[in-house]
Amino acid sequence: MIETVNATEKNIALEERYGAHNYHPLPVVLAKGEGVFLWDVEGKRYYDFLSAYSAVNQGHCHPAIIKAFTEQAHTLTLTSRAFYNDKLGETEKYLCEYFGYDKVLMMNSGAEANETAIKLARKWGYTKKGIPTDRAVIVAAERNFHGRTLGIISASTDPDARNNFGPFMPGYHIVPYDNLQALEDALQNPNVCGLWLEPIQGEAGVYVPQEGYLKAAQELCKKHNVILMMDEIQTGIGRTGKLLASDHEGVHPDMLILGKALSGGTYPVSAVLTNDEIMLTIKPGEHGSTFGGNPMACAVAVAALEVIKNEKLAENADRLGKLFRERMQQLVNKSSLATLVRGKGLLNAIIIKPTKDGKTAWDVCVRLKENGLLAKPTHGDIIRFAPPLVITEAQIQECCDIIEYTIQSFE
Ligand code: IF1
Repeated sequence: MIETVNATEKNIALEERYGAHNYHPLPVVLAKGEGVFLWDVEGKRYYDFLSAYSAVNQGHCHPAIIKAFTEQAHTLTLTSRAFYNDKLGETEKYLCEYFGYDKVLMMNSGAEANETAIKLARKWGYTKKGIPTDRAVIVAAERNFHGRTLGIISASTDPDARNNFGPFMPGYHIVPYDNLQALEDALQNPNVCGLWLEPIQGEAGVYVPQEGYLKAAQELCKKHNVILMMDEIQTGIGRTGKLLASDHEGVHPDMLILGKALSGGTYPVSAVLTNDEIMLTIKPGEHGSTFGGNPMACAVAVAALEVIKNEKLAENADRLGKLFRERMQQLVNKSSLATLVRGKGLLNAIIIKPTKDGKTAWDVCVRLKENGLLAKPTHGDIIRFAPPLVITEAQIQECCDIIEYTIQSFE
């Protein structure tokens, strides 16, 4: 009898056979997305509680962004920066005014934006701060996540991100996150050009630092003439209930690093925004990228940010995030499995203690999937919950019900 496999098994088998095994996805094969919903190849509908790691803040296939995408796709997609085009200048103006900076350098992936930030900080360190050649140091935090390139993982403290990828790039000083004394000590070094932080550590498990940490970090940077480089690739663009997570403390970073939802999940778009003094240290021919700032990226970036503003998605994230954490705290209070909830806006996480029979956060996510909600564990015991910011109150209540009865089914 010929074994008939369904579409899910067929697609998984194809990836197993022909694709790199650099991920361990949840066993679901998605085929359609709209707003907060995803459908798999069997036609089953799910609530998306990952939002492609916060790249789909505006909801899947947002009509206004798709409209901008398709119109530009029929017009002009790429010129390279060897020539000017009619989209980049107006988009650079839009981005600088939207976030309050002198200039922007557009790239593609978040990692490329962080690599650009490192180069800008170093270039400024040598040409403006007077750091001796090749002695520049960037201070980064333990448990950081800024991307997967060698320049970035050279600052990582995660063995999985580093093992057998050496040798690494020198010029980093790693300090404990959320520890101001460690920062004060590290920034004494006159060769430090930048302090590189996530305002909330996403991959590490949604670590929200103590109130005032970011503000104090900014003060220390001013005191020691160091660039505050803020990676808002995952926390920015409305995700934590403000336009930027830095806004919760009124911190305006010297350098802002964006990606992911900058395109609403339709196209790789990233950017570094900073002041003239820092940005103009890079001269023509000293940095670039084939696709950086291309007309497609420009069209979707403006549309994606218009959606955040016009639909008040940061405000929605703030209000519904509070509701979500209240509901989850009630669950934690009576659960032996869910031990803690933390987060800001609609970037939240629950810590799951393995059950007596060894069930882990992964098993909870598999059962959440069966119950129609997609989320992914990180670092074994943490489940991140990050739906698109277009979610409604009724939908978040329904999803809290799903999370509640799923976790209680393991008790
Ligand atoms: C993977 C993590 C999240 C990021 C921050 C830069 C980047 C990311 C704060 C790089 C990217 C993604 C990468 C993806 C999974 C996901 C992730 F688990 F890896 F760490 F979200 F937490 N700064 N995060 O979160 O941006 O180059 O990917 O565009 O690599 O597995 P990118």
